[in-house]
Amino acid sequence: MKLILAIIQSADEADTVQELNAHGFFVTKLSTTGGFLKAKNTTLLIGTEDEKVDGVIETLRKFAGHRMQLSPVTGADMRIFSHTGSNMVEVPAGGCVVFVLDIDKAEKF
Ligand code: 2BA
Repeated sequence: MKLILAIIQSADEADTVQELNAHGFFVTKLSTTGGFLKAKNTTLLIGTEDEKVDGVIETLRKFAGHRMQLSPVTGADMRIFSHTGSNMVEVPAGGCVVFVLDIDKAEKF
């Protein structure tokens, strides 16, 4: 048995948890804050069997990992990006820090 601790961007929480639940994983969400930047983030606790850990990490990578995503350009930024002919621009998103812990015993009462 393992406990996966995953610190993700709060914006990625809904899709990530929905996907994990859809695949039968139990998830606890904690509202957390980064100690360095003091920005809100979300920590997921996922208890699962050893052989399922890689699947969880793949889901975390897909739904919460670093990636580029399209975002609408607004306000003053529109002047900068007007030459592209699009009101959408690619911006960095996501980011996930994962710890996998050995669990000696897990019970539910
Ligand atoms: P990341 O390394 O991607 O970490 C993102 C968040 O994940 C962190 O938020 C923290 O909440 C958690 N985290 C990361 N590594 C951890 C660990 N070993 N133990 C416990 N929690 C951990 P922040 O602390 O606000 O950090 C935001 C970003 O600032 C970090 O991104 C990293 O790029 C940078 N950073 C953090 N601490 C730093 C330090 N002491 N010196 C230089 N850069 C730092």
